[in-house]
Amino acid sequence: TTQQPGAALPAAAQPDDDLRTGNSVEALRGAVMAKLAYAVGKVQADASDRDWFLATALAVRDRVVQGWQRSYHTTNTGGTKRVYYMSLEFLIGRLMFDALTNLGLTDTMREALSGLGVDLDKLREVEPDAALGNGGLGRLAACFMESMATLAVPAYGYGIRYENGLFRQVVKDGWQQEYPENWLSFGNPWEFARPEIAYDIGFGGHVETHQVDGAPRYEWFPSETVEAVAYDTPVVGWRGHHVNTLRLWSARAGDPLRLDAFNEGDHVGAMADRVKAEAISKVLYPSDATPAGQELRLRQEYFFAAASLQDLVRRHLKKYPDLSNLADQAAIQLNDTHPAIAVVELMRLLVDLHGMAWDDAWRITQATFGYTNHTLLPEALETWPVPLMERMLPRHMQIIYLVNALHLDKLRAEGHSDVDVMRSVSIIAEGWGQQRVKMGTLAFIGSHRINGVSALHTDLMRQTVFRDLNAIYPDRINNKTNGITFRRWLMEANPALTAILVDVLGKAVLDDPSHLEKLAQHAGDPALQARLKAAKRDNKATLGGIIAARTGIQVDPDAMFDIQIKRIHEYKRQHLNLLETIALYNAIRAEPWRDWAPRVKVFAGKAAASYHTAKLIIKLANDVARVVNDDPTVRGKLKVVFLPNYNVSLAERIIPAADLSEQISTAGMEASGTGNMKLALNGALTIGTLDGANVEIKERVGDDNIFIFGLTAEEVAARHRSGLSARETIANSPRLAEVMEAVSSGVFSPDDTDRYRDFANALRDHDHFLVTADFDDYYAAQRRVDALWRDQAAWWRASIMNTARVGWFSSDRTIGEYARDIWDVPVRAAE
Ligand code: B1H
Repeated sequence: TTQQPGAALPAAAQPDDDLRTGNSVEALRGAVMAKLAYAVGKVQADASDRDWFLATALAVRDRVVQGWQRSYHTTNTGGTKRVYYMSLEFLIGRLMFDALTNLGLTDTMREALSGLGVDLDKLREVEPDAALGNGGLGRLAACFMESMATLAVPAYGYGIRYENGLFRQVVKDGWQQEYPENWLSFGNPWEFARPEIAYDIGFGGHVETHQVDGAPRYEWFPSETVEAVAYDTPVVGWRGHHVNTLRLWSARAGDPLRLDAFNEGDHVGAMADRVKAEAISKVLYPSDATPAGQELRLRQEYFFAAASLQDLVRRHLKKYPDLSNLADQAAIQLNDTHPAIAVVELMRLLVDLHGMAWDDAWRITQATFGYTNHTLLPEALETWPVPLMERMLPRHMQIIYLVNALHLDKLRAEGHSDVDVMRSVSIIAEGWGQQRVKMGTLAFIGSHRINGVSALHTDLMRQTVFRDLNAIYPDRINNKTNGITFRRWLMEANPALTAILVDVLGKAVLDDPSHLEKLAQHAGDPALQARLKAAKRDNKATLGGIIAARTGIQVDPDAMFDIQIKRIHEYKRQHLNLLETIALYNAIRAEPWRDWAPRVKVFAGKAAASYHTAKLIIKLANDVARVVNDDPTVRGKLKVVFLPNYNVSLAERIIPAADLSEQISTAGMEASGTGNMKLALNGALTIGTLDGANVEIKERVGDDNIFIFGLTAEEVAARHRSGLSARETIANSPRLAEVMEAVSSGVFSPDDTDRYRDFANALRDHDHFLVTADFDDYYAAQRRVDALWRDQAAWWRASIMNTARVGWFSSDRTIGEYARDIWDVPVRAAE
């Protein structure tokens, strides 16, 4: 609409219709059209889906920014303590529906766009996933960011703006192939570049000592400097009440070009430093639960820790004269040990740069940091070689030695003398001819609170990795069982289920998941069961379409959808599931006339590119799928699917379509799991071991509504001590023996009969993950699953009990506990 200067505003431009801020259908439509024209630079007739997505996202972003500025103002004037969540991973996924849902604008926007002939649900698929994480740890960080915004905790997420997120998985001839994931190639409408917010980050060089007032002062002269540049993404919480910032650092060469070399004609050489500097934020290390241990990884860790600390120190000093009250104004949470070098960097800033006395600096550092441990797998505990640290971060290595010496001296003064204890609590590990820095010990010593991510995991932390530190500091370790954001994993992913819940329980369930409990009263209600079943069937049909499109496999939405979705890892035991699949296949073929519960087994997940066995397990899944799906005797009874390129967006499609949730890790090895919570919330029944948060899910949903099998963590430990052989176990189980022989001899790999020979022999000879030990019990549990499935009323009763009883696993609850017990910050009351 054109407007005469000075004319009264026409009705269409009244406040609620304001193109920048209005939330009516007309205002949203006008806003999207304006963005398409002036920000994307396209006319409607030429606009692609991607253009429409960008225009829509930018219009939504304006509405997020309003709340962002409000929150910024409140936090700045309030003198409130801020929380800094430091994580090398944020597995965000897509943001458009997250923002729309939390602003309550999804339906309005759908209507606004449909008036333009544009389908919002189609645009949804155009947005690339922000896959700046590997798996559970990174996704937890994303859920926490959303919950901190929801609870109005003034929080910043700090991380790295990787140009390439987690690789894209392609399955070719059944094998995983990795391709780069260039999520930024068409621009990122959610972020704000802040080129003016940039910090120098040093590497290498040497340290000089001089005397100041009779005391030594240390100064680090790095040989290399890289700039960290900020990119901010606003994170909006439920109902748009509060908006926080995710600040990701991108590396930029301090000196982009060596002019001397350039002028001498060495154009490539002139760029070399730049390439090395900018490599820091190029790619996410694709290792889940096992550290990469590469020099570039340590550069990433220090780069983002140092940038984040400079940023928060600068923020503090804008308001206060010095850093003596830092711990009252800032709580820093370390998401595993990946950012733990921050402990040392803060000491350096306080002591070397701000002249603080060592003891005061240490007190402040400890009071500021909290450390979350996410795994006990020995191969996953981060350590760095001392020579590498000395070369890359010489001053930090000195500080680590001093921290360690004072720490050990204090213990000796308190009467500790046992050599084994001293060895275990020392930050420096000796042995294998090389000293290493134990980042977990460093993080523990430098924090006032250390937490695990489920009750069992926290207990095992106390008994194993941190046994001696826990004996010395018994109050430091505490548990914070993980949670998930229900906005993404229920409301956005499963609108059909959400609508039923609102209908039965009232709108309040959207604000407070404890209302879900009332659903239990209706668990036996046939009408409710029928509604839920119809909604699930629709979700399964939608997933069936995706399966057909991506794999060519046809599945029946009336069959049980049996789902295992997670990173591929031996401890998660996808191969246990596959061996059971083969046993079931054999059983069906032997007695095809029996009343089998029809199943579709769905596997999805990525393997670390260098993890040979995990990649072989993917190949096995595809080999088993081919044989089973091509066999007419099991048609209609069993299908096997490996869905490629599992990511957050695919999870949002799979989880609402799941009937059975596979959580079958070797007990004691999965710290928590969070997919288990998402699947139970969406009405899937769990078949699982007593591991991680499965234990707490069982306690809540009740023994009748979950299928538990296998060795307990204690029994696993005893079994490992006993040295019992897997060969004996296999020999005692004819069913397992038959399956092992089939795999080993090439029944599923006729093109290469040796493909699984070593794999099978490794199970026979070592079986560290006790696949064979748990096999029979797992098979029996699966048959209990079949039996319950055949009684649909009983199945749906159990399904309803799952949804009803898992409200506690909301990440709002988890964040409330962190806020109270670790950060000492208030949270916004529930609606
Ligand atoms: C978890 C990791 C992890 N635990 C090292 N540890 C990494 C370790 O790149 N690295 O070096 C990356 C990731 N991730 C997971 O954290 C646990 O296995 C899950 O059980 C848990 O639910 C999740 C969140 O706490």
